[in-house]
Formats: sequence, C-alpha cells, structure tokens
Amino acid sequence: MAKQVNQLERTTNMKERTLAIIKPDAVADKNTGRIITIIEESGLSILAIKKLRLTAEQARQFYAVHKERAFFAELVTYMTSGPIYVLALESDNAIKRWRALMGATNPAEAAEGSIRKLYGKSLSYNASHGSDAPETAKVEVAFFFKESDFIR
Ligand code: IDP
Ligand code: MG
Repeated sequence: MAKQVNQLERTTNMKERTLAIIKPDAVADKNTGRIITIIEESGLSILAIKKLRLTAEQARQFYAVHKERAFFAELVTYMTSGPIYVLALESDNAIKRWRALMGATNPAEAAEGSIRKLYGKSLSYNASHGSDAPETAKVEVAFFFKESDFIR
C-alpha cells in the first residue's frame, strides 16, 4: 500500500503546470476557440480558465522582468488593449509543450502550424504567452489563480 502511494506521488509529481495567455489581438480576432482546440487536442489539460482585462499596473507587474527593455511601454499598452484569457495548464512537461505549440516569439520565425505562426501578426502582437521555466510558471500561475480554482 505504502509502495503504491509512493508510486502515485511520483506520478503526480511528474505533472507540471504552466500559464498560458490568449493575448488581446487573438481574442479580438476571434481566435480564442481555435487556440483552445489546439490546447485540448495536444493533451494539455485546462485546470482553470478566466477572461479578464489587465490593468496597466497588473501588466507592468506581470512583465516586470522586461521593464528595462525598449519595448516595455508598447508591451503594456498592447496587453491592456482588450480582454485576454488566462489558463492554467497541466501535463507532463507542460511548460515546454505549451511553448512548442506557441512557436517562436516572432511569428515570422515560428514553426509552420504553431499558434504564433497561424495567428500572430508581429513580434509584439504574437497572440499568446507561455511561462518559460518552472520558477516563472509558479509565479505566473499564482498571479491569476489560487489552488482552489483548479478542477480536474
Ligand atoms: P516570449 O513571450 O516568447 O516569452 P519574451 O522575450 O519574454 O518572449 O517577450 C515577452 C513579449 O514581449 C513577447 O511575447 C512579445 O509580445 C513582446 N516582445 C518581445 N520582444 C519584443 C520586441 O523586440 N519588440 C516588441 N515586442 C516584443
Ligand atoms: Mg517570456
């Protein structure tokens, strides 16, 4: 029994969470459903999903790591320009899997069939966000969700 429980814990611990955002351009273009279909068909599970509009303060805080970059003000304007969907996703290797589905930051360099290739317009207006590492995923998921929001 104890062995089975340990086995179960190991299996559970292999699951990883990541934060996905369907950005304002993709929502305005009515690509939300198509992006959620890609998520569902990939095997990533949606633990929680929410529609909201970021305030400038929230956008500055969420993207604080980029605050010294030349594009920071443009990024905050873009991310607050309309509603977004935030999703907590879970699977084995969720962070890498979601970033692979999104494609490269610049849609022009993103792989054929990736979300940014399909729906992104430019390096700034690139349709989606994904956490880039386990530490950032934890912070980003907690930015929008609490543990009791997650439904399996
Ligand atoms: P990522 O979203 O692929 O992780 P980051 O380098 O973390 O890429 O940049 C965050 C976001 O800032 C990008 O998704 C994009 O919307 C925007 N961005 C990144 N680099 C540039 C740039 O050089 N000019 C304008 N916007 C940019
Ligand atoms: Mg990033």
